[in-house]
Amino acid sequence: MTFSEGVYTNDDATGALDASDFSIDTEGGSATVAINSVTHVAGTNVAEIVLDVSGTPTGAEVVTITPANATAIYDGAGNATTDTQSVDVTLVDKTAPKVVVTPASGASITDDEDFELTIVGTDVSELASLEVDHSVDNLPEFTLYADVNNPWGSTGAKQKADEAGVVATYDADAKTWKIKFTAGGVAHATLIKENSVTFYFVVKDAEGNAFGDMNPPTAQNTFTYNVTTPKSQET
Ligand SMILES: [Ca+2]
Ligand SMILES: [Ca+2]
Repeated sequence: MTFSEGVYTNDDATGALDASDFSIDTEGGSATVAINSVTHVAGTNVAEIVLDVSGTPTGAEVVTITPANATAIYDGAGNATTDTQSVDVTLVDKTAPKVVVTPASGASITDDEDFELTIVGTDVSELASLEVDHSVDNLPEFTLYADVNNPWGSTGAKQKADEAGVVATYDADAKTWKIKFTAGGVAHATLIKENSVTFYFVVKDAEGNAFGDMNPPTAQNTFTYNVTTPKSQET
């Protein structure tokens, strides 16, 4: 914290600031913050305040540091700083995105209908990427990005997806990707040759925090769908 002039803990121009000269308040998020230590040389205008963070920040935490009261911090002439001046610090997001995938595991991929996956992230930060792995041979695995104009990340990747009949979109406001395997397309035709198809998703936020893991995947980020063939079921 920087002051406009040299400061002291006492009104007689003596003493370095210490933790008792400050108060701290945290709004938002889930982590809590306390002052660990204050380093200051009496009469200088910069105090280094080290904070202890408890819990995992979501990035929504705004930490406000103020003089403890109106008789805490003084200049060389014995004037106290007001306790209405403050410094705000926002904590860095260390929390993985929450992710909901629709349809849920156990739903069907039908041979004559588009198959669409919707992946919704919830996070204080912007999202960055969606990695998609799966159990199907002869179908490329891919990564989508939080880019409304082209989630495929390159024109080459989008062109290959177009050729395979796979359409991806990203909605930045809703933090939502949609991936559609178009019925009759090459990718959809590959899916419906299987008895079931398992997808694995890893979603990263802009700070690099990840929902899910590929090495190895867990039940949390694994989604399995059954391939059904309506014509044969009807007979
Ligand atoms: Ca003081
Ligand atoms: Ca996050």
